[in-house]
Amino acid sequence: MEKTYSGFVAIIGPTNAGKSTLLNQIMGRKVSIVSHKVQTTRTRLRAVKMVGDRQLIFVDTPGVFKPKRRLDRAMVGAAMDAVGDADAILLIMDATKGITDTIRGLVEKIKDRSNLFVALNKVDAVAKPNLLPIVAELSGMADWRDIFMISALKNDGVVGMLDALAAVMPESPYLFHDADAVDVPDELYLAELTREKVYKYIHQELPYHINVVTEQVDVDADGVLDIYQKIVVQNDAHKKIVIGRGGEQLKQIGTAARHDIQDQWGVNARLHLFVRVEPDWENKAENYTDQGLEFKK
Ligand SMILES: Nc1nc2c(ncn2[C@@H]2O[C@H](COP(=O)(O)OP(=O)(O)OP(=O)(O)O)[C@@H](O)[C@H]2O)c(=O)[nH]1
Ligand SMILES: [Mg+2]
Repeated sequence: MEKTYSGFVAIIGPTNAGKSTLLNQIMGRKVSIVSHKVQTTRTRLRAVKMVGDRQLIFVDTPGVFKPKRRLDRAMVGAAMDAVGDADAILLIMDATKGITDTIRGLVEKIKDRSNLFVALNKVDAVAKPNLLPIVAELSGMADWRDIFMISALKNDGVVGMLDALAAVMPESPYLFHDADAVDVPDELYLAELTREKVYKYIHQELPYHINVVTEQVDVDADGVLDIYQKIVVQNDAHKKIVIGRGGEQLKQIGTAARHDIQDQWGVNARLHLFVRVEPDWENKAENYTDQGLEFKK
């Protein structure tokens, strides 16, 4: 029998470093939402990529930051759990920010593990000479198998990095049967696409305080999807912002999300968005399990 290789690669790093952008680039399509705001990814998301005959199961994680609230703790917890199961750890850092305290803290946590990789991302936005001191300092911090310089956005250096990761995958039967699968439930993925648009169009701080839930999906006789979602906010002021004057804001979010859903899935859809005030949503267990997070007391 031919040997097969399959294993997990945990993508970890500070929030906004470009982890989800990288995963989308690797998969060649959007599997994880991206925004210019921090703390975009909330849940752990796995995506399967074949590199030749080697199977890599990438785990995108919420960015690591100093957890202040319950949702924060659940997100950072999900990221660190992913590290525990991984065959390789890929630390993504933002080259424009250099080596921050968050990076130092993370390296401290993982440095005794084997198959450690670090990627300096966003090198498209940094002058080359500025990268050298970062690489020099990183080299002394842990026993990296490789230090990559990449641009996830421009797909620069990503292919070479995949080969290096594939080379350390353990011998194992394929752990996933679908070569190109993503294990996120449809309802959650649909909700994520809408949350992404809220992050895109609303510029106040409140996006972090919202939640999107897909409540129902129906298919009519013509195959058109009717998708019902609620956008959960903490108070009336937030609700006003999300809806906007004359409903314009909500309409903009809904239209963009609907287009995205149609593009991603190749379907026709109607998206019905409702804004609900639930002051306490961050303290309710079901809002965590829905997003694949553990509710920590
Ligand atoms: N210039 C540049 N920008 C990038 C690159 N990769 C990601 N970005 C931008 O960085 C921002 C954050 O990207 P994300 O992929 O959402 O970052 P993340 O690490 O997943 O963030 P969290 O989910 O919050 O932890 C977005 O505005 C991206 O477009 C890159 O290679 N170059
Ligand atoms: Mg992310």
